[in-house]
Amino acid sequence: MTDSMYTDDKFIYSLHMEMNKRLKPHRFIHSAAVAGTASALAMKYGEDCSKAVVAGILHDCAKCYDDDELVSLCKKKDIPVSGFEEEHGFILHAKYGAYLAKSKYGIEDEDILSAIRWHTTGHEDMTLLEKIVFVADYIEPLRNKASNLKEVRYTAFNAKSIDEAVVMIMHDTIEYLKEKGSGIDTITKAAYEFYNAKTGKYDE
Ligand code: DGI
Ligand code: FE
Ligand code: FE
Repeated sequence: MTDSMYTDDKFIYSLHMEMNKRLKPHRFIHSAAVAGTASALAMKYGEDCSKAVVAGILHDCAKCYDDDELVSLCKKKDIPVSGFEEEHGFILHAKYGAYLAKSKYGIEDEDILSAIRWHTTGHEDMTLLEKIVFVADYIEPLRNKASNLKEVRYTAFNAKSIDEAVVMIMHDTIEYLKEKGSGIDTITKAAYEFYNAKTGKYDE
């Protein structure tokens, strides 16, 4: 299909209905909130708003599977699974979500697919749409648990560069994972180091 499908209200509606069927109510509402927040960030930073909506509504489309299911679904579809992902299957909802977005929901736009693919860990040198979805996922209005949420929200909409919000989220996520004693993927760590070096935000 063409780019114009992303601005077609019937198509956007159908994606919302699909996600409503597929996801638990709180996850569907979160996805719709990410779509709205991502589109607001797209307006601020000059990205395509309709692509932000599509990436936002679909970003957690594989969140309905448990860890083991995600590992076996990825293997079945020949999607590479790292040792870390095998141990932390939930992380694969991003990779498998991108696969579903393409194969099941007909998304061909590589920008949208990669924004879904990288929404959990981030990575070094992300595209603008990847950063927008990454930030929107963390700051959407229904989130309330993360530390420094007020500051991150302010920064996301007031900084000159979205990288300022990206590095804050990566920093706080790594702190949270350390506190919890959860393993940290080398991709998550490398992403933080890249954006910390770029912004000079934290001394370490
Ligand atoms: O799917 P959502 O809950 O909306 O958000 P998400 O896909 O960004 O997942 C957020 C969780 O992922 C959050 O608790 C931090 C976690 N996460 C991100 N990178 C890593 C990680 N967890 C582990 N164990 N290791 C990582 O590298
Ligand atoms: Fe997610
Ligand atoms: Fe999410």
